[in-house]
Amino acid sequence: TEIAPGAVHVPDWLDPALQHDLLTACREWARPPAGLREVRTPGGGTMTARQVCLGWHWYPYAYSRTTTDGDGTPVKPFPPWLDELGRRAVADTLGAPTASYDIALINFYDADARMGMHRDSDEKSDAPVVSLSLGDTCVFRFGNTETRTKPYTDVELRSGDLFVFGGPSRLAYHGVPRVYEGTAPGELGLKGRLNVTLRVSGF
Ligand code: MD5
Ligand code: FE
Repeated sequence: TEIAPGAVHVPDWLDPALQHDLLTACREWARPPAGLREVRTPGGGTMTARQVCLGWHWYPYAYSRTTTDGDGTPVKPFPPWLDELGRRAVADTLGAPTASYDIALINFYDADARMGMHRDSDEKSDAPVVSLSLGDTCVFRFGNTETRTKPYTDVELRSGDLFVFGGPSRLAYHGVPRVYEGTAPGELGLKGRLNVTLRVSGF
């Protein structure tokens, strides 16, 4: 379904076997060093979604390719199979991708976690962002490019869903106002929600 120009939602794009494999990989990436961690915002707050970065760091609140971040941890490698998955996602939705996916941001939401309305403008490439959801269902709020407020469209994202943000939607405001506890498919064995975003750094 095209939610807006360049913004395409594909329910159930990841089959159960691929969801399971992606979750296994996330559990591996979540381990220290540079594993799942809390991110502090410029205003001095702490994000309620915890994060893992692949191929870059987002700490202290600025992306960097350097081999260590503010707490001295190494950058985790971005595996080639994630590039292939990202390119397949774009090919299935918007058409032929141009660049290779080289960085990822993985967000873990427990039942109380949220993500406020923001834009993703740290990448230097305008290639589409590929979003893959695992576990609990959430409300994803897709907004506009001008303001953090209305008009916006609320979409439920479930385990296995793909969302691709390209073209004019690449710089739209968006957020996650709500996670529905206990809605993950039982056979997945995940308590909470994971979102894997694949990106082209342009660096
Ligand atoms: C999430 N993550 O569900 C979302 C999915 C993030 C983030 O927002 O920054 O880690 S990615 C949603 C996204 C990316 C790029 C553009 C747009 C949405 N958009 O135009 O709506 O954890
Ligand atoms: Fe974002």
